[in-house]
Amino acid sequence: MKIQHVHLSIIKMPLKSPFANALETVTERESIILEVIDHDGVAGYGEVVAFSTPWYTEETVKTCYHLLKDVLIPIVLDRAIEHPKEISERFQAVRGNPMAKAGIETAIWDLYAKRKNLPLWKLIGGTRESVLSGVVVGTHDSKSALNQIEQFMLEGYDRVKVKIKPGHDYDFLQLIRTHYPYLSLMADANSSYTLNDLPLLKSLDRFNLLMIEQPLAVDDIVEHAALQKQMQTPICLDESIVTYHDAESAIRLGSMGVLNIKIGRVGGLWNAIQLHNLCLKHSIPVWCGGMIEFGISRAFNIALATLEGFTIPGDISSSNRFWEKDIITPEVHVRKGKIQAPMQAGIGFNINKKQLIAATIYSEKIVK
Ligand code: OSB
Ligand code: MG
Repeated sequence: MKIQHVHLSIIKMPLKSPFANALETVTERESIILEVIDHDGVAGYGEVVAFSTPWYTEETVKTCYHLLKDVLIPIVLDRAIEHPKEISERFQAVRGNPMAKAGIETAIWDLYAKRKNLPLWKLIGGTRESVLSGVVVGTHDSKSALNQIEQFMLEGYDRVKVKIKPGHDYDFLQLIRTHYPYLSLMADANSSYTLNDLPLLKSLDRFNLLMIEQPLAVDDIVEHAALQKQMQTPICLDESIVTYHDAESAIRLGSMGVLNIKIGRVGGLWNAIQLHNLCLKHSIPVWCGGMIEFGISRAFNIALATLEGFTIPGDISSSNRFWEKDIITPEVHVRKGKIQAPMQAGIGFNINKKQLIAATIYSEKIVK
């Protein structure tokens, strides 16, 4: 296939309610939506999951826009593509910028699967017809957190993640455990602790958490290994694992019992699949992370999570977790802790053009 042109659209939408974590409170979401069109007029869609500011990782909507327009799209338009896996190979010539890379690479996967007339999840060898889903509480206020958990359980979620940070950890988790002793519960610290907090972190073992996510520094694997030796609760890495090499090192050192895989953080679907394969080989369970994303990215997460190694429910919630109206149709819907994998070709969801246009604040067509 030969890509003829790419449409970049910057979209912006308010969240239904603010989403707070150790680093930032997100109230509205900007993203870049990509539409790639090939020589036969077939379209594929991708979504960039970087935020407006670099609070989670270094990339932003603006750095991704620049990389896509001036560096990555020219590489894609340069010559024909036999298989989407070639894209991550071509992109090895460009350092870093995984979220920008993932945006265009995923769009090409959608296009390729549509050309093959196969649902993307089947094309990549997915074995689950429904994926395990979970939801994240987006508040540090104890009372609203309990209300959110109650509401999520009514909506059919059965795995909940909460955000913790120093001063908002032990008592918060104890309160939740008092109300929900058997809830499948995990905590994400977004790198807000250091090894000086060892006594506190060890004390969290008594809450029977599924795992604790990224307790220590964003770029650390050494101290996480030291911490894991002292804690029963499995440590899950998120921010620390960007490349395949990062994961190999973390496995060698024993820094993680679990890996959170985000397609954007690791530079695309092909890289995400390779990380999954590596973890499967080493018996490290994986789950699919979330980025407060719109439906296109959510659809890729569903496809990824159909792979065999995704044995833990991911942060893949319903479209209505964050949005009044998503940009895909039908919207993503969780039932009894699961999401049905779609049967349509490609990502398996249609673009809600009306909603996409309504959310667009800037768009541009990139040709060779
Ligand atoms: O650390 O996993 C994270 C959201 C934005 C950026 C980073 C993270 C998150 C989440 C929730 O925890 C994601 C979601 O439900 O979409
Ligand atoms: Mg995280």
